Amino acid sequence: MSRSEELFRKSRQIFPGGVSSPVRAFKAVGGSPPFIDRGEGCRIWDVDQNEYIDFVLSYGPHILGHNDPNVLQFICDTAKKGISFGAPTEVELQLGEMVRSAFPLMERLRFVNSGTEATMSAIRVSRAHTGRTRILKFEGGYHGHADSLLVKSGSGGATFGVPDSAGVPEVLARETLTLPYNNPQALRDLFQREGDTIACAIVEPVAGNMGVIVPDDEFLRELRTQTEHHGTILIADEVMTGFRQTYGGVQILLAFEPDITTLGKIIGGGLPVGAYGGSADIMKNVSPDGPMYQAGTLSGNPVAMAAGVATLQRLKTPALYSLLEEKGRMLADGLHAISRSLGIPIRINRMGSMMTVFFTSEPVKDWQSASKSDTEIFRKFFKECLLEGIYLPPSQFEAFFLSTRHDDGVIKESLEKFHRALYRTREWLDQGRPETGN
Ligand code: HOZ
Repeated sequence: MSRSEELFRKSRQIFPGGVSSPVRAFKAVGGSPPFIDRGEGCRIWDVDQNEYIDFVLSYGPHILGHNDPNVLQFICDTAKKGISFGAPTEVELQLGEMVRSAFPLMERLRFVNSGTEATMSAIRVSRAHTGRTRILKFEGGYHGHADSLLVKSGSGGATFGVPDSAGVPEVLARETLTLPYNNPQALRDLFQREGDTIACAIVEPVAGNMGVIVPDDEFLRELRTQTEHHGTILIADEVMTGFRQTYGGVQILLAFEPDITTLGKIIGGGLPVGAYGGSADIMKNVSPDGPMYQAGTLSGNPVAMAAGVATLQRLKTPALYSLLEEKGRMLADGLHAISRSLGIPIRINRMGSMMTVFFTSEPVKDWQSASKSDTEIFRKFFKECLLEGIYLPPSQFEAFFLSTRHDDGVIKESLEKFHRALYRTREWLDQGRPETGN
C-alpha cells in the first residue's frame, strides 16, 4: 500500500469521504487521491515522491505557479509582524485599492474568507437593497455552497449527481429560479413574466464549474438589459475568472457591466480570501454603514492580504496574459491534433489559461450539452494522465488551469504525456471499455 493510500484510509475515519472538500476525494474517477507533499512552479510531488505537472493549481489561485518567491517573501515578512489582529491593517487597504483600481465598478468592497462567503453576501446585499427575495442562477453554475445557491449547481454537485443539495429548506430553494446558460430567449421570457420580483441574477461571465463554457455575446447583453430594465441586481461571479484572463475581470474583456462582482482564488494568492463589491449606493447597505449584516473574525487577514498584494503586483508584468493565452492555445491545439490522430472526438472549451476537454463531438454551450460528455472516457483519460504524471481536476466538470511556470518545454512534455494517455484510452475503447477496477 502506498503512503497516500494509507493516509487516505486513515482520513476516511476522520473526514467525510476522507477530505475537506468533496471533489478531491476522487469519487468520480475512482482510486485513491495522492496526498500532496510539496509544490514548486508548475509541478507537485506526492508523499510517495511521484511527480506531476499540475493543471489544478489549487483550482485556480496559483496563476504564478507554486511558491512564487516574491509572494512567499511578502507572506513571511507580514507573518513575522503578527498573523491576525481582528483590526484594520495597511496591507488590507493596499489590496483593496489594487482590486478597486482593476475593477472600477467595485466602488466599495469587502474582504471575506472564501468565494462562498462572497457570493452569499452579494445575494444578501441584493435582497437588502431591492427588498425582494427571489434570485436567478443558471443551470450548472456554481457559486459556492450557500443554501440558496445549491440549486442545479455545477462543480461537485454536478460531479456527484446532487445538483440540489439535501438540507436546503424547500422554502429557500423555491426562491432560487434557474435558467439554462447561454439562452437569451429563456431570459426574455422569464423577465417578462416575473422580472419585477427578482432581487438579483448571479452568473459566471465565463462558466467554469460545468467545465469551461464561454458565453455568447447576446446572452450576456440580454442579461444586462433585462436586469437593468427590471431593477434586478446583476452579480458577476468572477471568483474563477478574476485576474485569470486579464489584469482585472473578464468583465472588461467582455464589456460586461455588473452591479456587484464577487472574487476569490487569485486575489488571495493561494490563501483563503474572497471579496464582494459594487456601487457605493448598493454597498451602503452593508453593516456598519447599513442594516445588512455580514462579518468575519479573520476577514482581511494580513497574511492572506499580503499573498494577494504580492500576487497582483507580479501579474502587472506586461505581456503576462498574452503569454498565458499563447500557452493555452498551444495546449489546446496539441490536444486537438492528438485526439484527431487517434479518432477520439473531443471538444475543448477554452478562454486564455482556463480550459476543459469534453468527450463529445457536439458543441458544449450549456449544462445540457456539458452533461452529454462521456464521463467514462474522462475517467479513463484521467487515470492514464495520473499514471503519466499529469495532475488534472478529478471531475469532468471542472477546469484545467495553466500558470506562468508552464513554459513551452512543459507544454511540450505535457503533450507527449497526453498523447500516451490518450493512446491507451483509444486501446481501451477498442477493447470495448473493459472494467479497470474502482
Ligand atoms: N469548483 C470548485 C471551485 N470553483 C472546486 C473546488 C472545490 O470544490 O474544492
